[in-house]
Amino acid sequence: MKLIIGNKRYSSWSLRPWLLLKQAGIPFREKLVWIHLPGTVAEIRRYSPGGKVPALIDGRVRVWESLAICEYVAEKYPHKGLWPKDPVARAEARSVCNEMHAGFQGLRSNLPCHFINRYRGFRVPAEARPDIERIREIWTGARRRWGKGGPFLYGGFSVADAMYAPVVFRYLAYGVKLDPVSAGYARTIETLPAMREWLSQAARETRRIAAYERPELLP
Ligand SMILES: N[C@@H](CCC(=O)N[C@@H](CS)C(=O)NCC(=O)O)C(=O)O
Repeated sequence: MKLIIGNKRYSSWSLRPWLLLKQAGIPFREKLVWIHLPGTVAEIRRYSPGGKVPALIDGRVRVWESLAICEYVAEKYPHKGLWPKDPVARAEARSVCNEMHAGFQGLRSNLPCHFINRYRGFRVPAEARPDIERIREIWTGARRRWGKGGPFLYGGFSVADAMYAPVVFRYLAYGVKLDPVSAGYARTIETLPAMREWLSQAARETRRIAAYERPELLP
């Protein structure tokens, strides 16, 4: 399988299937396409009709859209248990994944994803606060009801953790204060060996996209 991704410094959508594949120990090759350049869409469209990353190529199969890729991987490797076993937990996990995929615009537009920078003095704008509150409810609720069997939202690592992983780095970048349960969960994600691998590769990237950088907030 080949996963087409964008810049590791910024591309939250790319991280999701990448992390899922890594956590599941599924071998794959990756092809990085630099996003936000004049030729980016044409280059991505060589692999994915949607013109956006991520995309997955598996022989004759092409899958695009992060959540569809995660679903494809979970279906192809059922023994990896990438969705919770319990049907009630699984239904909830699917719902919160769709909430992430389709929503949280206030958070996404006001706190652009940055995997490396750690800002100081950022005030969370009002439009982002309901999203942050809803994510707190999702994380603490899942951990309380389903998290007994492991450190992740539904116990063992699932598609839900892959979908919410980039939120952890938005919070770290912008210094969003978290309740103890959410902070513990964020730490679990941040310290995953696969996450460390992504972060060290992101730190070595030299390309910068001005729209995603906030130099005035750097210490
Ligand atoms: N809904 C899509 C969103 C994908 C997306 O927006 N990808 C961005 C990068 S994070 C992209 O490909 N941008 C192309 C560009 O900026 O040139 C998904 O879930 O995969």
